[in-house]
Amino acid sequence: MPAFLRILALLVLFLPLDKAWAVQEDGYELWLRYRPLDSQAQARVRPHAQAIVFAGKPSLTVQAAVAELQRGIKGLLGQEPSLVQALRDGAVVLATPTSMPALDTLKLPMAALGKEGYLLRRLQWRGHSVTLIAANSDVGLLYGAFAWLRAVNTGGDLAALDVQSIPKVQLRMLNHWDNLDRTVERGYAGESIWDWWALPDISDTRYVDYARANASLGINGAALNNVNSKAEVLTGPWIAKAAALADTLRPYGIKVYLSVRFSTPWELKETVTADPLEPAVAAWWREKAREIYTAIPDFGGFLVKANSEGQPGPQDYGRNHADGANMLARALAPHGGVVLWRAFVYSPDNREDRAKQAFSEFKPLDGSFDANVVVQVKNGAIDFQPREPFHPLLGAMPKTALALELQITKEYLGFATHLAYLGPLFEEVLKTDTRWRDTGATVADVVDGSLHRHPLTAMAGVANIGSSRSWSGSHFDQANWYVFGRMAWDPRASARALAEEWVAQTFSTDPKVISAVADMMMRSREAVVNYMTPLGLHHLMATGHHHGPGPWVDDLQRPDWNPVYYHQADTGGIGFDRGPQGSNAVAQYAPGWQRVFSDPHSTPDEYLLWFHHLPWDYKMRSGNTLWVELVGHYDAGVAAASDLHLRWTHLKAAIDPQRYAETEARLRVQKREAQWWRDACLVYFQVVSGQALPPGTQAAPLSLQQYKAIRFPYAPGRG
Ligand code: BDP
Repeated sequence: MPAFLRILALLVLFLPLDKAWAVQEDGYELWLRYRPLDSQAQARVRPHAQAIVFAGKPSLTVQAAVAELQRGIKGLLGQEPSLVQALRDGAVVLATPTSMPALDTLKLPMAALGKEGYLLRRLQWRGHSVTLIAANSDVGLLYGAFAWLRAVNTGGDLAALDVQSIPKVQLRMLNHWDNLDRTVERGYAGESIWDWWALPDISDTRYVDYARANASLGINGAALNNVNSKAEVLTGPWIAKAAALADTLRPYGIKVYLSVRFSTPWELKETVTADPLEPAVAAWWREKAREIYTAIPDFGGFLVKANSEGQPGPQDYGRNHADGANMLARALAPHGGVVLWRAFVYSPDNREDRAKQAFSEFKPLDGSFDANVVVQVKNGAIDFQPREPFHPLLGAMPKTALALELQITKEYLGFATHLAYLGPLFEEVLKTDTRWRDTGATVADVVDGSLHRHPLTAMAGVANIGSSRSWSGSHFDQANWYVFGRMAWDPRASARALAEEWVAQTFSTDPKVISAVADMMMRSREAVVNYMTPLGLHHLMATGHHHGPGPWVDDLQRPDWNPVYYHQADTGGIGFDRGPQGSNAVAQYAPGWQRVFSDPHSTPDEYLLWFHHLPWDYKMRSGNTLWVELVGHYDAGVAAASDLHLRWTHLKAAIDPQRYAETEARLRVQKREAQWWRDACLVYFQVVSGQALPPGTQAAPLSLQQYKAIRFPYAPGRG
């Protein structure tokens, strides 16, 4: 057949398929797509979406809520509802006690909603049947509007609607690790979304869409720049840029924060030292705070990485973390700002097990931080690994406000290429009982302040957002932003339920598709753990960029930057002994966990090599030797990655072509890279242990030397 005829035949073949997808989906709209519902669903929703009622003069926040409802209803039902002032049947009514004092007559539990909560209820009001979105503040109405749209999108029963939702955590923050030159440290989604060069005069509509997406989840704070900060960010021109962003984000309930460098006044040559106890330094920060609040009246505060990985800090002057944090906190306190002081510290001069250092430095300071300081603790004691036991500081500082820091960007879980839904990782840590109380004291109880009755609570996620069209570098990575935000609102939310909710809004409302995609998501993180670092292994990644395996790396300047420091594999065995005979990191946990983690027989398999160095022939619960078990986990990881790809191909007809293809390509790479991780790690462990692969196990195609030679000098995300 001539070439042109073949092309024509192909076109005819694919035409009907393409036609089925009315809209070309590129992921830009995130979970706020508002595609037309099917006719049955439209018929169900229409009676509840006849008009939008708001009495009085709407603030920018209420305007945003109304605009979102209009956009949503128009998209879902095909017709834009009118905006009216008086009650009418089938209307969605937005009401605060101020905008509609008559709300009082309905005797609703308004006080329980607090400042940001909302209530959605279908009711009769003055003879009209309406859907009420009630809140004590305009931002509560905005959250309620998004919640109502989510209910519509996910097939909620609008006729029986009765929801009351209050955020459990006060500061629900994204931490952008965005540099001033627009690169993003550990960013895999293009450049920073902040076009610093063009700011403050030139804005970008993306900022508004960013704000909408965050508000839809309840995220109310954004630290704009990298924790490895620069002094310049506190100079006039940069404060003006931050102020412009604050103006855009404000209507959506989002405050801006800045990451600050502790030595800023000294580096700008405006003081002769940065010693926190030096009055001139404290005065400089007070004046700086005044300058910032003049430009940004609702500025959130400072995020600080001090005396960590080469960053300056109070210890440079013989002071401690509390001295440093409190000095900054006192500058912000008159304006209502807070200091988020990171506990991610480990020192080049300290030979103590790196996993112990944060606890050793911070625990003795419990009770010495000012009321507007939050100590921000990563979920685990090393560094955002695919799996870590919970950080021993969580629950161990009763007199200090603690924030949980999670990493949404997947530095250690395959960048934006691999599918790894982080809901199960977040849920795992939040659900863990710290055992600091007989009746149970989960990490969620620490984070929401209920365990130690802390008034100030916070949860932070290191953002995975960039200038890429899909925002997060891949479609599935949007789910990690989503699940972080929803869990910051409710740390007890279920990862599975949130996955389903996300799929319904992002890909399809077909229950079969929802459950198939959510199944993939729920398996994905464990797959990554298995093909990268099973059984409690950690920090096996290659140098610098952290993509790909590097268990052999032993040449970095600091011992605790080398993977060999963490796995300690040799002919005798593998694993880091953190038990009483080893570094005794177990002693940092509550007694209930100390007992469990001290003995390899009671340590859960998933943390085994985190806490113990064991011989290769150690007998596992399964009856296998440790070596056979380890190989089995690596193989299971590869099989699971392959299965993810296969499952996706079965969904081809159900997913729009562009997002299907973009995802399929990534899953194909993941399958290949899972194999690479498994092969490279097992080849290396074979060489150092002298163990042979169990019979029937596939040998790696390359030699250790060949795996070692694989390099990526230009991998993204190094900032
Ligand atoms: C590590 C990252 C590094 C960050 C550091 C941090 O590799 O880029 O600066 O965490 O959290 O995981 O400060």
